[in-house]
Amino acid sequence: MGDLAQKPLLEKAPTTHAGLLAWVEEVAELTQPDRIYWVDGSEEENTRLTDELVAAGTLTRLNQELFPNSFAAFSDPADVARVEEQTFICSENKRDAGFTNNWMAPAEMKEKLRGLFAGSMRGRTMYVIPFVMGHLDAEDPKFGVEITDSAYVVASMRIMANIGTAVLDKITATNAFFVPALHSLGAPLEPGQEDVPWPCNPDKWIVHFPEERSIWSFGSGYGGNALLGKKCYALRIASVMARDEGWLAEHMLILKLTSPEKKNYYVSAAFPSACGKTNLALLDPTIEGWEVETLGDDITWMRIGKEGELRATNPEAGLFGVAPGTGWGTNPNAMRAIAKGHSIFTNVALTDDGGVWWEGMTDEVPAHLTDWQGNSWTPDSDKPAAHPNSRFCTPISQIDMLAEEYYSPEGVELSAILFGGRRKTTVPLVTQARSWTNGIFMGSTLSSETTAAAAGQVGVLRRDPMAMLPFIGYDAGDYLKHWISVSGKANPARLPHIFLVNWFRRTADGGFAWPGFGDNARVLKWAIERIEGKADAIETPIGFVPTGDSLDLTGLDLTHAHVEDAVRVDREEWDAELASIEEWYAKFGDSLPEALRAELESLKERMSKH
Ligand code: GTP
Ligand code: SPV
Ligand code: MN
Repeated sequence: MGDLAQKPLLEKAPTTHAGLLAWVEEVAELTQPDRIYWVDGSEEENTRLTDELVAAGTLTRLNQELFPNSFAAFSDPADVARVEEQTFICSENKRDAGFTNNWMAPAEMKEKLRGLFAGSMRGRTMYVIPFVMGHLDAEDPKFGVEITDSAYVVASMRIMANIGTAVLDKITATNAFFVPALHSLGAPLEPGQEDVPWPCNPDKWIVHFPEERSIWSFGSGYGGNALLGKKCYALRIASVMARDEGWLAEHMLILKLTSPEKKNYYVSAAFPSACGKTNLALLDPTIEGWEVETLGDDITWMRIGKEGELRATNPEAGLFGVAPGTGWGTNPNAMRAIAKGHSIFTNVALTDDGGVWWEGMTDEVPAHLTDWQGNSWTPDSDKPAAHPNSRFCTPISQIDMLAEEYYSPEGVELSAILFGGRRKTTVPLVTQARSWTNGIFMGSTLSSETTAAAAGQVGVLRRDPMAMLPFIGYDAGDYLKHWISVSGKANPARLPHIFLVNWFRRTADGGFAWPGFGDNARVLKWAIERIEGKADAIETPIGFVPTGDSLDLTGLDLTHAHVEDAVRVDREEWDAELASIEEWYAKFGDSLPEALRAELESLKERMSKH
C-alpha cells in the first residue's frame, strides 16, 4: 500500500510490544500518513510541536509576561463541543448499550469507520501517544495509546494525562494491555493543498467498542471528542472495565475538607457537564476555619478498599475547565493555576495586549477584544466574546491548593458523595439522603438543564443519572445495579453519606436562591456536621434539609427565611417531579434495579402525606 516506508519506520519504533507494533502498522496502512512519530512527552518535543502549531496558525502564542508558555486555539465554529448524537457504544448486543446510548452493530460500524479512516491522514503526521490514566505505579495501571493526526491533541494530551517514554517503557516491559484509541481529524491534505488552522470534518463519529475496549474517533478535534484519555477512556471504556472488575468510573470531582478541629474529610461530587465540578473542586471557602484542597475536578475512579471503605482517585493530570464564569471573584484558585502558564486556551477571546479574556473573568469588561471567531469585539457587541464552552487546559500540578493525596495511588476514603444538577425549581439547595440506597435513588434520578458542553439545545431539562448520561459505556440499568452491588461489598458503616445539591435554584424574582461558589463551603460544612450528628435538619419526603438556622450564614446578607425558601419542598412541584421520574424509570424496562423501584414507591407514599 502506498509508497510509505512503514516497515523501516516501525523497526526504529521505541517499543518491542508486538500488539502495539501490529496496531500502529495496521492504522498506518489504513490511514496513509506521511510520517509516523512516537511521542516521548519531553519538553523539547512540546516546544517543537507548539512552534509548528504556531507556524500553522492553529495556536496563537500569548503574551509571555501575562501567560508564560501559553497558547490560544480557535476551533472551526462547527467543532466546539462533544457531539452526543454522534457518540456510539457498539457492544455485540444492542441490549448491552442500553437505552441511553446510540448503538450500531460492531461489524457494520467497523466497516463504516474503515471507509472514513481510509487515507484520512494523508499529508499529515501520525502521532503515537502512549499514556496512562491514573498512576503509572498503580497496582493495575490503566494504559492507553492514542494515535492521532492532530498535534493540538498531542499538546493537550500532554497536559491532561501522563504520556511518553516512561509510560511506553512500562507498557513494553510488562507486555501490558492498552486501550487502542484511534483519532483522526478526517481532513487529509492532497499534495500542494493548503492547510486550515483547525482541520476537521463535518461528519463526526465518536465510537466505542466496549468488549474490545477500543475507541475510534473521527472528524472532531475538540475536547472530549478528541482527547481520548478523558471521556472516551476514563469514563465510557473504564465504566465497562469497572463493571467487569468491581469498581466505579464516575464523572466526579474530589475535594479534601479540613474542619476547624483539623479533621479531614474527602468528598466527591457528580454534577453534569458545565454544572460546577471544577468550581467546587477549587473552592475558596468564605467561612472561617474551614479549608479546602483539591484532588480532581472531572473524573473519579472509586473502589472498595481493604477495610471495606470507598476509596477515590483522579485518573487525570490536568484540568479542561469551562472558561466563562471562571474569575478572580468566583474561582481565584483556578485563576492562579492558569496564571502560571503552560496552558492551552480554546475558543476564548484575545485582549489587545496578547492575553485572554472571557465573560466573568473580570468585573470590568475590556473596551476592545478579538472574539473567539477572530472578529473585533466591543462591549456593545451582541454576541459573547468567548464561546460558552471555551476551555482552559492546565496542568493540575499548578494548583496551589492541590492536596498531596492526589499523588497517592491508593487514593482517599470518601466521607460524602454529592449529586447535583442545574434546576431552576423543585430541587432544594441541599438534601441529605435517608440511606445509601436512597442516595443511589437520588443519583439515578438526577436531572439538569443542558449546557453548552455538548452540541445541541441549551436549557432543556433531562435526567442525567449520576451525571453520567453521556458517559455510561453499557446498559444504564446494569450500571445502577453495579452501583448497588459494588457498595454491597463495602463495610456499611464506612459508606459515604449521600447529598443532593442544587446551586442553581431561582427565586420568584429570577435571581439565584443561593450565592454559590465560595459560599458552597457553608453547604459542605452542614453536610459534615450532619455526618458528625451536629447539625439540625427537617425531615421532608425527599430527605433531610437544613433548618433555617443550621446553615452557617455568618457574613452573608441572607436571612433564615431565605434559607427556608432555598430548601423548600413544594408539593405541587414534586407531584410533577414524581410523574417525570416515573416516566424516566419506565425507560429502563426490566433493567431497573428492584431496590430503586421500591425507593420510588416509598417516596410517593411519603409525598402523598406531605
Ligand atoms: P465540565 O468541565 O463540563 O464537566 O463542567 P464542570 O461541572 O466542571 O462545571 P464548572 O465548574 O466549570 O462550571 C460551569 C459553569 O457553572 C461556570 O460558568 C460557572 O461559573 C458556573 N457555576 C459553577 N458553580 C456555580 C455556583 O455555585 N453557582 C452558580 N450560580 N454558578 C456556578
Ligand atoms: C464535559 O463535557 O463534561 C467536559 C468537557 O468535561 S469534555 O472534555 O469536552 O468532555
Ligand atoms: Mn466533565
